[in-house]
Amino acid sequence: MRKIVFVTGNKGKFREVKDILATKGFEVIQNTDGYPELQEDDLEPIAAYGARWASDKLGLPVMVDDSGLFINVLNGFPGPYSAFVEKNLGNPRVLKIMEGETDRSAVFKSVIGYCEPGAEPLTFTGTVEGKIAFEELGTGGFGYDPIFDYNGKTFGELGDEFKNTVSHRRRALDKFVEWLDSQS
Ligand code: ITT
Repeated sequence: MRKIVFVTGNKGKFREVKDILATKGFEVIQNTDGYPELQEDDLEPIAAYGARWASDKLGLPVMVDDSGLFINVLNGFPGPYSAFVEKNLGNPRVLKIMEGETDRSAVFKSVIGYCEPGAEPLTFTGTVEGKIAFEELGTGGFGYDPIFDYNGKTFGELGDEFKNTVSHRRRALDKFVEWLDSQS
């Protein structure tokens, strides 16, 4: 098994990344030291900066995952502020903001940042399209999963095993592993 250090404090992300990368022959080790998160409109510079910062601090190759939910009718909100909104408002308040909206389309995005000490950081982006549900449904996944409707069922209802075959995180990790494989 190849080993990789994943800097994250988010248990849901760690569980998914561990499960997805296990199928590709990687053992994922969680590091919870954290990293400074830039205020940017896009997730790529946040992930790149975090990966470089953590890699230089730990003296190891590391990966990070900066992710978020982008709701089209809200001009991409909460986007890069997804963690703040989840913590301070939560799914019920997001549903309240969406009351009366007919365009419920949304995109989940995950950006994997990877960096080796002293090197330039790389980013790998994955997205999945869905709709904001009218109520919270299901107990699977984490965060916004109970309100993210993918073809008629929420990620909360569909559960980790299915989610991990189509998710934004899976798509970003596929690109990351393809790159890692091309290096060896
Ligand atoms: P780390 O930075 O420590 O990794 P975080 O929770 O602060 O953890 P982010 O800054 O990337 O992570 O914020 C992303 C937010 O979006 C956070 O509230 C997540 O719970 C949520 N989120 C990310 N991916 C998700 C997914 O697959 N399903 C549901 N919610 C998700």
